[in-house]
Amino acid sequence: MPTVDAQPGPFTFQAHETALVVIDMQRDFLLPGGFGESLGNDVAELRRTIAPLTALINAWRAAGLPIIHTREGHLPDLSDCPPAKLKRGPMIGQEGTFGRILIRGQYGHDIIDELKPAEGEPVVDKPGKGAFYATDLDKILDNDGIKSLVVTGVTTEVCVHTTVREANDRGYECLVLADCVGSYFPEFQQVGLKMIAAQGGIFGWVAESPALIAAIQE
Ligand code: TIU
Repeated sequence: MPTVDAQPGPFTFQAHETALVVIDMQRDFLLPGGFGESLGNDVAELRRTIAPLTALINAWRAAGLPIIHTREGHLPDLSDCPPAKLKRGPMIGQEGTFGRILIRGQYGHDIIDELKPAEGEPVVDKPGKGAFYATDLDKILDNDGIKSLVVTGVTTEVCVHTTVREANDRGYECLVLADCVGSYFPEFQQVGLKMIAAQGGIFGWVAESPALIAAIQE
């Protein structure tokens, strides 16, 4: 079985039972001039994930392993957006540089060109931060016999963390790739990764993508 050098210890997995999950690599979060940047964030902190993720996705596809993409966003009438979320995110649904912010079907809501999903790869639209809440993700994984997840994307302490916690509670073993997850806040990136592997891997494992790519190519 492939094994990756990771924190807090080696991560061993069955390749055909492992899905790569790419969280919310959307234009609204990553493009200069977009929503994320308009909130005062430095998108470079997220954009450094694009090159390693591209290499990982290419290797994962070449190995014939499953990839699932997610997008955070809402219906045009915002009927799936809790008023409490809207209250603290009043820009949701407003017109931004790339269309209505975090609204399904808008240019900014979609995944960046560099990481465009391939034909047949599921794209899970989620109204919340976690990829399991109010989505079909658990069913998709169960139908595919998936037991482990490689979790990547943005942002480390928000949608990645929430998804890893949801997955861990559902019994999936999660490997988070430090170079393929990004936060607008360097200190959250650092501590967010530490929290996953702490206490003997309380939520999962943390490794670097080259080690995983080498493991699936062996
Ligand atoms: N995808 C995701 O993490 N959504 C967020 O709102 N992240 C923030 O860091 N704000």
